[in-house]
Amino acid sequence: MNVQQSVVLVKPDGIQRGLVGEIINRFERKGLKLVGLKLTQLTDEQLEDWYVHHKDKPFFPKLRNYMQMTPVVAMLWEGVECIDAVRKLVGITKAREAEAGSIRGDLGMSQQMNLIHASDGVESAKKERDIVFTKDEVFNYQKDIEIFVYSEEERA
Ligand code: FUP
Repeated sequence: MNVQQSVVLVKPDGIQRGLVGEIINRFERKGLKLVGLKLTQLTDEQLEDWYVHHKDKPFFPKLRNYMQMTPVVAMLWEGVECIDAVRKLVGITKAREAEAGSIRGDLGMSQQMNLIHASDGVESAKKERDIVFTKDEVFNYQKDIEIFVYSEEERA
């Protein structure tokens, strides 16, 4: 099946508010597999590359400062067609309008301080993975519970 990886960041507001465990828990409960996890301080270069589509927007300098207020927790989650599934768990960008039940919808109010980042497509997920993780920080292992997370056909 179509196994994908999605990069998730818990942003500085999530770190300050003590929401790292809560956020990890939501992805774990969903049935996703954690294949990368680290605390990292994002550099100017990494952020300009990460947000290349926003680099020339007026809000970019403030976005960069916010993203550098503390280290972020970077995670790589794996699962069948997980990129869209993760985006649904995260909710839309403006947290106060995000659907109740989503991470932003339940835990946030701001458009900028929206707690979390998640990859929006296969290409951006690969790009973001390579920005924050080295090859030896990404793990490949068997998660035995997956026989109860996916059907046999879905795992094939
Ligand atoms: P998302 O994919 O939901 O994280 O949202 P975007 O890629 O559109 O935006 C990336 C980040 O830029 C957001 F998380 C917050 C910030 N942003 C602003 O601060 N102001 C804006 O008007 C739009 C985005």
